[in-house]
Order: sequence, then C-alpha cells, then structure tokens
Amino acid sequence: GFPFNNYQRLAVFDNYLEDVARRFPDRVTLVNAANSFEGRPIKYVKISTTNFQDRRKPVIFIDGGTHAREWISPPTVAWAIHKLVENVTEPDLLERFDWILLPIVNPDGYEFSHTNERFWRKTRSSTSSIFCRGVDVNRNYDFFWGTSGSSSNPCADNFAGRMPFSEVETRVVRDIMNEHLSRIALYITMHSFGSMILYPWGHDGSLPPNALLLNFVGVQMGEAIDKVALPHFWEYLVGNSVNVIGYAAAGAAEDYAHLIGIPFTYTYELPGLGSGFEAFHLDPKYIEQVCFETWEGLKAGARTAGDLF
Ligand code: 0X9
Ligand code: ZN
Repeated sequence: GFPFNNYQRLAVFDNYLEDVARRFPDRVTLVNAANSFEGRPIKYVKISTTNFQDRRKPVIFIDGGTHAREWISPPTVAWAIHKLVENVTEPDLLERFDWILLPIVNPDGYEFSHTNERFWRKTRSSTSSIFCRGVDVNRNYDFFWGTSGSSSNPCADNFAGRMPFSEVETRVVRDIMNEHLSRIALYITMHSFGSMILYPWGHDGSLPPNALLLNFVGVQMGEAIDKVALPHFWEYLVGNSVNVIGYAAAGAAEDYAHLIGIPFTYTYELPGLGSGFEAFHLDPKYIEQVCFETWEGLKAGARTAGDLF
C-alpha cells in the first residue's frame, strides 16, 4: 500500500497508480494524460466497478498537487484511491459513482519543492523573464483570466501566465472536465492551508444561481470532517471563496469547473498548523489523520451531491 506515514516524492505516487492499475485491472484504468513542461507524465486513474466507458454513473473528480508546496494535498487523493480500490468499506460509493483521481497536477513544481525550494508554488515553465519561471495553475484557467488576485509579472507567485491555459498542467485538468462534463456531479481540488471549503465565484465574491445547494453540500462535507477531526485542528469554514479566504482571485479551477456546467465545485484548504509558510508543512505525523478526516468529507460530498445531481 501507499506509505501515508511521511511525505513522498512523485515517483512513489506514480508507482502507486501503476501498481493499483496492475493489481485491480477490472476496476482501475491508468491514464498518462500528457507530459508536464519538464517532461514528467501527469497520471490519473479512473475507477469504475462497471465500465467507465458505459457513461452510466455520475462522476466524482478530485485533484491535488496544483500548488507544489501544499504537500498535504496529494496524499488525500491517494487515500481516496486506497479506500476505493484496496480497502473498500463503503461499496455504495462504487455502486453509485465513477471516480477520476489525479493526485499531482503539477509534478514539476512538486519535485522542485522537494529538491530546490520547499515553498515553491507554481509550475516550472519558462516565461518572458530569464530570471523567473513558472505559472500559478490556479490563476491560469479561462475564468476572468488575469483580473483579480493575479499578476502579469512572471516573478510573482500568482503569475497568471501569458494567456489562459498556457500551461499543459492546467490543460490536463480542463480536458478531463470537458471529456466527462455532462456526468461530473462533484469536482474538488485539494489545496492547503486553512481548514476551509470554498465555492464560486472566487473572482468577485458574487454567488452562482445554485449557491444555496453549493452551501448545503459544502456544510455536509465540513460537518462530516469536523465530527472526526482532532480537537486542536481548526473547525472547517464553509462558504464563498472570497468571503471565507478573504481575497478575490480569478482564473481558479473551481470557478472554471462551475462556469462550464459542473454543479458542485469546491476548493478544499486542508489543515495547517502554525503560521506563515510553516503552515504549508504540516507535521508528517498528521498525514494519516488528515487523509482519514478528508475522506469523510469526500464521502459526504459525493453522496449529497449525488442525491441532488
Ligand atoms: O489562492 C488560491 O489559489 C487558493 N488558496 S492557496 O493558499 N491554496 O493558494 C484559493 C483559491 C480559491 N478559489 C478561488 N479564488 N476561486
Ligand atoms: Zn493552493
């Protein structure tokens, strides 16, 4: 199984996806979506107990590792794979849904945060500056691109890129959304930190027409997590992105997903302890707990969104 006792390099995630695909061929399909800027394969799995190609069931799509330094994110996606394939305790989740699980959207940045700069956030693509690399994937979607909370300076951590979808990493997520658009009931992108569940619109804080339902599903998820969370973790806050996190940011994944028609779309800000950059580095002794409690949220989200879809 996957080693949840410590943070792992990209190769461990890649090997895990390959391993489960090999061991459970009737349930898991491994996809090598594209190569990152530096040539690393961006891998994801499709999980279905019937036949993914039948297109009969609603899809739950979860990604992680968009921001390189948010190391607690990828293991929560690996945990979901583990619970749907290796350690199935709730078969209804497989009977009702097909799943798409993409643990590391930004493999170049993730590796760079291990080898060079622990708090690297962006991709590693070349820019118009010879000194600065990388684009913020969560500013690179075509949703009010380049407006609030974004920079046109390639040296900034929130650089939106030279145009929408300039990054292959962003395009991989976009293409998954579009390929399965009509049946994706729930899209969640895993970030850290802050113990928050955020929903659209994140560029200006206005609310989409289904905000009441977005909030309802969000609260179900937050409460499911809080029920099993450690006492010294913060309680989850659920609400509109701008309202809850306190700043507007255009070009983000959950907004783009909702714009193109996915009804339930959220950014999770997973727990962090401490302040400033150190909060991105949650003590590895908490990885299992965060994975476990986050899975409670995901299950509640899938079931509630599934009922409403
Ligand atoms: O700023 C972000 O991209 C996210 N926070 S993080 O600290 N993980 O970088 C929040 C994104 C919230 N969603 C929208 N603004 N739509
Ligand atoms: Zn993030």
